[in-house]
Amino acid sequence: MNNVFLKKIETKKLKIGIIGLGYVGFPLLELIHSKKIDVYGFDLDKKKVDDVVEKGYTASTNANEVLKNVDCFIICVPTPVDINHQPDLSYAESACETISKFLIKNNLVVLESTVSPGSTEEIMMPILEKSDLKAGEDFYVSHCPERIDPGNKKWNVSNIPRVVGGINQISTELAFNLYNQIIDANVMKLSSLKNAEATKIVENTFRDVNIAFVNELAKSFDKIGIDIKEVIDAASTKPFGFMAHYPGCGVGGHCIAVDPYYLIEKAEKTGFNHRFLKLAREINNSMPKYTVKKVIEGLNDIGKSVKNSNISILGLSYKGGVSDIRESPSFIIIEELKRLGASLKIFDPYVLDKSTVKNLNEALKNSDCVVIVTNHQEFKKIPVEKFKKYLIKVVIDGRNILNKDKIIKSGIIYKGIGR
Ligand code: SAJ
Repeated sequence: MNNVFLKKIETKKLKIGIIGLGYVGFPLLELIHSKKIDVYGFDLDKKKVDDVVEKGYTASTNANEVLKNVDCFIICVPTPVDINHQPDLSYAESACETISKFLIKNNLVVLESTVSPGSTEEIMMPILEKSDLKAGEDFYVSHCPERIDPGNKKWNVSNIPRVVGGINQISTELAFNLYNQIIDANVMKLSSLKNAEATKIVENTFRDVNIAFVNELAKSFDKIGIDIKEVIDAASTKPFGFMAHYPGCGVGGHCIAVDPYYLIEKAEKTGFNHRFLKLAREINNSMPKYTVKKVIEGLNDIGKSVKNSNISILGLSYKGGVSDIRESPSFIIIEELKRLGASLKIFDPYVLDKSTVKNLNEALKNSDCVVIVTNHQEFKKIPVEKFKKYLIKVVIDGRNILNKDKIIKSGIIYKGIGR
């Protein structure tokens, strides 16, 4: 395939513009730069741009400075859902509006942001064609879903395998060749762009339904008196046909808690009702209130009510080791406990600006009850002696990360999620 764009890839004469410099776009920009390919960053957020520039890369909030004459645009902007769980593509649409002003013949546009199947062709492309260029003929469009796992020490943008799908054969080929130049992992070509969009949604919906499975088990095992953590660990000894997921006080983050709604909404438009996916979301969304129920029961066991109790909330971010609070269950738990009249001390070492105390000891002082919401390493290591020292009477382990038996033996009420 004799193609201007392909030649530029092969001779490393390519100029790439990254739109969106968050936890997806910035690592990608760094990786492309490390491959000695010309790369420019664009973001509307001046702080993000300043951070990138400070690290020695070229970025700007002014598209004219960085997106003129690039050969390839890679869109890495957020695609959240709104309060009604409806997909919000405004950032991606705005990125396409910007790109349409700079698009020239033979350009490639790649969307990495997660969208529901069909969105790139139905929503993004018409905006890109405001450039009076025809998608698939004058310029090329592909989807290469991002797979960044924030905080993961092993898997990163350079070694995570990827999939690509274009609106036509040449678009797929160009994106395939591009990512083969950029990443040090396998790139799989798909037969359509829609299949590439669906791949990412399936990956994360798979995770959501499996978490819902163990969350429902946790509720059932609480009644039967089975320790779900031990049972899942035991089931994990089976070397095939089982994949461990763990119950908890809720499913947060902008991937697992969000992506299923994309598929639910898209399917609804075709008249299909994803009852199973909706049920999984319902179960996962019920876990913060289930955790509050545990707090009520734990305090009742020592003759207290939530009202006027002093409760320590440990964790605000949606998962351990990150500072991201999006869709975090902690805020639902906090709101509910406040509504019930508790006085709260809130501590998250990764989110100090939203913590009401600045360290763990402060958080535990004069508390009746401790609620573990985030599985930060620091909380996993809390010795029972510390709970005893601060006269904690009830521990609600929202992530099942503490040593249940040791806590119970010390005379403290312990309630986990399914244990
Ligand atoms: N969670 C559970 N039980 C589990 C796993 C997670 O309750 O067994 C909760 C977490 O506490 C958190 C939420 O679900 O609140 C999401 O956790 P996550 O580990 O899935 O982390 P994310 O949201 O950062 O998911 C990312 C995803 N990566 C991408 O979308 C590119 C996901 O596909 C990965 O599988 C996941 O990281 C991962 O494996 O760590």
